[in-house]
Amino acid sequence: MVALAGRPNVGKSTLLNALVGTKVAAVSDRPQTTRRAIRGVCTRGPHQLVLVDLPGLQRPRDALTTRMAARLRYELGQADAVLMMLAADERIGGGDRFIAKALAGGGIPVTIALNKVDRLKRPQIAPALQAAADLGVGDDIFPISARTGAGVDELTDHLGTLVPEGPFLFAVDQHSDQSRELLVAELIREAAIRRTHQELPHALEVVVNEIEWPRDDLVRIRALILVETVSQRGIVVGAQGKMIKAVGTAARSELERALSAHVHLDLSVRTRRGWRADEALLDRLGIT
Ligand SMILES: Nc1nc2c(ncn2[C@@H]2O[C@H](COP(=O)(O)OP(=O)(O)OP(=O)(O)O)[C@@H](O)[C@H]2O)c(=O)[nH]1
Ligand SMILES: [Mg+2]
Repeated sequence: MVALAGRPNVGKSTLLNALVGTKVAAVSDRPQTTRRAIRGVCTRGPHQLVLVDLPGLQRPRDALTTRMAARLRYELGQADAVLMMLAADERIGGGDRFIAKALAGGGIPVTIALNKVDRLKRPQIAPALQAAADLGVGDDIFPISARTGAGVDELTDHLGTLVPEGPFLFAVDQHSDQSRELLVAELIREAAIRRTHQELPHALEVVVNEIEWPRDDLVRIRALILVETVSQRGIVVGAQGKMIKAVGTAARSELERALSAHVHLDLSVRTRRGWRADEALLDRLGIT
């Protein structure tokens, strides 16, 4: 079990998807995209890495973020190794140092991945690696690009040497521990937050109400997009329903790829004030 730690937006979920070989976690350029600890499975020859994608560390503000922070602590305690990710195109800051400090005392081996090196020019890489080393945590540092795949094989081989010997925890063809409902919700949420702006990502959730297979190659999905205010609802629906249509089209093509079937997607948008404080709903969303 390898936990992925790091500030929001450094590319943890992107790396998870790359290692698993299929999309299991939502990715976006908005910070705090990840809400649940999703386990992605990467089985290669004699090694099986179970990568735990974690929310970027943040200060808890409500029931949602309190659960996310508690999950982060729990998962770090369970892991055999931690991969701390940094973004090479950003300065190392207080957030990174805070995480590094928390990991340093944990007694779990820490490896650093300096991600997004595709955004650097060659002469910039050595100083960025030095800055990562100066964090004082992590025995090894790997420059990688989760987007292009550069350096990812070397990193995976290294992580394979850190995990204990034992039976595989997952079947070799299993990609993640998510239920189908949660995977579907994650893919719809990604499509929605990628197309909406500013604060909306934090206020938006997806609840899958129904998944039905009338035939082997056809699936009907009914899902609700939750937002907190009437004006947010207006943004997600868009003028003449254009936005929700675009979200539906994008989500449908991701879902068809993931489920290998035609998808009929019935999406509606509902205002539900204060859903982030609704403990029962958070349970149902798998944010535990
Ligand atoms: N250029 C470049 N962009 C990347 C790379 N890896 C990730 N990104 C982009 O960085 C943004 C954030 O990626 P995520 O994978 O969602 O980041 P995260 O660390 O999971 O973020 P949270 O879930 O919010 O904590 C997305 O726009 C990605 O496409 C990379 O290697 N190179
Ligand atoms: Mg993420």
